[in-house]
Amino acid sequence: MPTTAAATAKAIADAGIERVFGLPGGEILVLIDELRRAGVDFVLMRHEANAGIAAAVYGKLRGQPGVVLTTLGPGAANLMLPLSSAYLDQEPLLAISAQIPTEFPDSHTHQLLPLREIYSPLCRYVDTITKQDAGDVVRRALGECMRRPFGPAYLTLSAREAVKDTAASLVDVARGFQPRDRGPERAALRGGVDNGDALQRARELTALLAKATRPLVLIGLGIHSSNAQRIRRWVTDWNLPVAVTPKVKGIVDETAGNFVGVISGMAADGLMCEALAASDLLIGLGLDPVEVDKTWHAELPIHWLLESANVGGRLPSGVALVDHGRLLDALEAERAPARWPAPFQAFQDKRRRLLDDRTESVGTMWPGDIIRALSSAVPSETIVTTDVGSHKYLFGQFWPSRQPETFWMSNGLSGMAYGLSAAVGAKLARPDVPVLAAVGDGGFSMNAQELETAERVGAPFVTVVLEDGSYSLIKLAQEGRKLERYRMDFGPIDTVKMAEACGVQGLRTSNPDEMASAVKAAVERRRSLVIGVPVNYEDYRRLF
Ligand SMILES: Cc1ncc(C[n+]2csc(CCOP(=O)(O)OP(=O)(O)O)c2C)c(N)n1
Repeated sequence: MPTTAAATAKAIADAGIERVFGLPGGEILVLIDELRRAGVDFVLMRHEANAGIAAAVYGKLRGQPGVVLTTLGPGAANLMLPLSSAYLDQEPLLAISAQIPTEFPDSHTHQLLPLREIYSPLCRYVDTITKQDAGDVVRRALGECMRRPFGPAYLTLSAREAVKDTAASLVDVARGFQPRDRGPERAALRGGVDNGDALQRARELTALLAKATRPLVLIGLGIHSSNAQRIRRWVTDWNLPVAVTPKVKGIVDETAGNFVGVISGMAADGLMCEALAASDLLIGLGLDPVEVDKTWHAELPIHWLLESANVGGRLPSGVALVDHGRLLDALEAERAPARWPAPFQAFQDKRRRLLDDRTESVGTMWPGDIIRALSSAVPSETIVTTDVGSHKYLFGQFWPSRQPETFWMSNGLSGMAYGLSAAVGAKLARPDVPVLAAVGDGGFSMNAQELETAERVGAPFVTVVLEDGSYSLIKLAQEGRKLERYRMDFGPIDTVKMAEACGVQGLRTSNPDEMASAVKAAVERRRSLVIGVPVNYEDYRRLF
């Protein structure tokens, strides 16, 4: 008879999950050991929140749930950020933590938190693993994470329950369950979509497009990356103007002539909002307003094409789901009903010129030069992660993404301390692809210690820290509201020394050519590198 911990580990291993991220406590030692025996690596990190973020990105890139494991009480409490992130950013994440055994006396309150109650509103499945049902509960939780929109599930396992014998044999526990992302078609079918409808919906859209002079396709978090080629063929063959939200950057080639820009609160958002208002047909292909910090999605008419509900199970009123794959196939069989000769050219030109509108700040690097130097130094398959702040607005709008799943930021939750942890998960999921993390000096100081994790687990990547000695995005907001300048600046922490303290080479430069050649060399040698780049926060004003 396997123990409950052994059955839990086996269910995770049988699901094809090769790594679990976390930070230990005595109460999960047995489960960590059973995971080891089952061939599942435990990626030891330095904060549970970072472990959860890394796990979710690792999982989503592998088309399966990420798994994060923590102790009870404080370790479990630190899961609020990654579970919130998985909920709002549609990332499949299973969190498992220890809990006080139910058989403990009522008087035992040490480290006792109402964890199930705390995480129930965020998670689509919350349960307790027991010796009776360990395998089934784990399988169910993993499956729920992969139901679209992807999201989190949460399980507890007490240290006492972990060592109890289950009723099942390990053979019974293993059912060959693979909670893999099988693509949108099946997801749509599971949601009860009438797929015969796709042809009809394609005809309706074609008729609308026939009358439109300034159509704009808005692609959002609800599309599936497996439809990238179909989407590219459609917008290219029909020469349709297209904009994306940051979470799906790279789904279309952002260097192509029909790319209008990135919508949803990045740099140049005023310009993007003007472009949206100038359109006479907005097509919301998988558009999830969870990424939008303004309300245009409710004020402008949008022709919604969704194949699953948006975050929180929400749907714009009256919208019926449609399978994107079938819809795009049906559109491909049609001819473009009209021609749209670059109706957004003026906006595109203005957007491009913003990066050239440089200031002559001394000793700092113009943000446009950071983008140009880095994008010239890394290949197009490079995965870029950002943290949250002014630098996210910069990279979100101007990083020229060319391939799907190559850009990762927290934009539903917009939580700081995402970028570096996401880079750890991304590099472990795609070891052959270069990874570049762009973070602010505020966010960097929240989790720079994970650089040591990255070195230890063999996940080298390049980190660029944009140094302005402040929480610059909030400082700009303070100034914008004409409030007194107050408490937005912090003292310097030496980025280079911080990197070196974690065993990583560091460099500080305000010269774009020096930065580009250092990044190129690090990528070629597959080495980690941290570059501190001084920036003038006032430069961002010209871009936002
Ligand atoms: C966890 C968390 N805390 C606070 C915020 C609010 N916030 C958004 S951006 C920002 C400033 C970030 O500063 P930094 O990392 O230095 O980046 P910069 O804006 O300077 O590029 C803050 C405090 C947040 N989004 N997430």
